[in-house]
Amino acid sequence: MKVFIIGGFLGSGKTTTVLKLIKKMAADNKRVALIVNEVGEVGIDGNALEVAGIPSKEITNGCICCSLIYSLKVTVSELADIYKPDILIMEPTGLSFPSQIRDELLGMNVMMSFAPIITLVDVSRFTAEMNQIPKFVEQQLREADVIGINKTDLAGEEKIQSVETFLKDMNPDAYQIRMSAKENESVDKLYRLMMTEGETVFNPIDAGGAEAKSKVTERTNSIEVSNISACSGLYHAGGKLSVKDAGALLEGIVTAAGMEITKLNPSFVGHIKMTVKVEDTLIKVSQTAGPDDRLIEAEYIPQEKIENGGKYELRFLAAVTNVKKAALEDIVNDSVSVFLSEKNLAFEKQVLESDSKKPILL
Ligand SMILES: Nc1nc2c(ncn2[C@@H]2O[C@H](COP(=O)(O)OP(=O)(O)O)[C@@H](O)[C@H]2O)c(=O)[nH]1
Ligand SMILES: [Mg+2]
Repeated sequence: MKVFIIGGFLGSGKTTTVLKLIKKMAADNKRVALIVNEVGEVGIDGNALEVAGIPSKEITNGCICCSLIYSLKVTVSELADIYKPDILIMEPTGLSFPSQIRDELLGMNVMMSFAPIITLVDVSRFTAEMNQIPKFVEQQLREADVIGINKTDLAGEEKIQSVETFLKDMNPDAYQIRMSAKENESVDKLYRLMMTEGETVFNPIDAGGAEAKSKVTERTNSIEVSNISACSGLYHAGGKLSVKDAGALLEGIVTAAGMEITKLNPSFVGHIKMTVKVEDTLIKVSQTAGPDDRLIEAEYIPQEKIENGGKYELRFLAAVTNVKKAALEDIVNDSVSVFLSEKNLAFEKQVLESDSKKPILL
């Protein structure tokens, strides 16, 4: 079993890349399994990834490189035993340090090898991230084998080169690859790079083998280092909603929440995401935030048709820098209520057991 770990900060393009990689692997007749980790109690990206129709497990409410390492090990063992995949892909949260995950897995009694660890960077927002959370970004990138300089379609040549030079200085050993996760050619290039063994630019590590060496310089709780608050939630709504209306609704909520968060921290970086499934479409609206432009994007992902019967599940995750968790929760709850009431949708927030017992973070 070969393990692919696709790391990178919130909104850097991990899920987009994973979806494309899975399609490539399926076309290559590989048996693939997937583990998605979300920082909130409510999973979001697992839903988007269901479309690929491969066995996937979602580990929520924390980070698999810190508090959830035990859950991760159990999940890896189960998937390896039951499904025996050729490839296991992991998408950790944007707040994790992927090398710490590899370190922990190396000690397990499961035969596996590792593709080089890839850490994605949103090149258009890198400077903003460095300004807000320099220590976190540095630790995440210092341990990468391959740095995917992503979203090159959103930045000019000069900007891309300056980020490349900066990162070369920070992590001279990492192999850098320019990409745009939305384009197939980029993901093809990445896939070839990760499947190639014996490349001189990096050394895939054999689990438990003599050459297994740690890149982790300092074991830390990544969430504490990140200075990010996160909150997630699940709303049950009832009424009449078309795919188009649902897209507009989610965009409204995400935009409003982003504007309120800006009032508390004008320079925040992070991610606000919402999903809802209507008929045969999963609608995912993300706001990937940088201080200069807050890009909001709606994706319409085809899925197996379900009979909603006028009942919908809206999921959200907000994770941003330097805003108190309680304030963030209020903002998201208020934005959701205002927009759902406006549309005359009855709704109820599901109280998750973990809400009362363990706070997600910070
Ligand atoms: N323009 C552009 N947008 C991208 C690219 N990769 C991802 N995105 C968008 O960035 C947002 C966050 O992507 P996602 O894959 O969910 O990031 P994750 O949080 O790292 O899993 C989504 O709106 C994506 O469509 C890219 O290469 N170019
Ligand atoms: Mg994701």
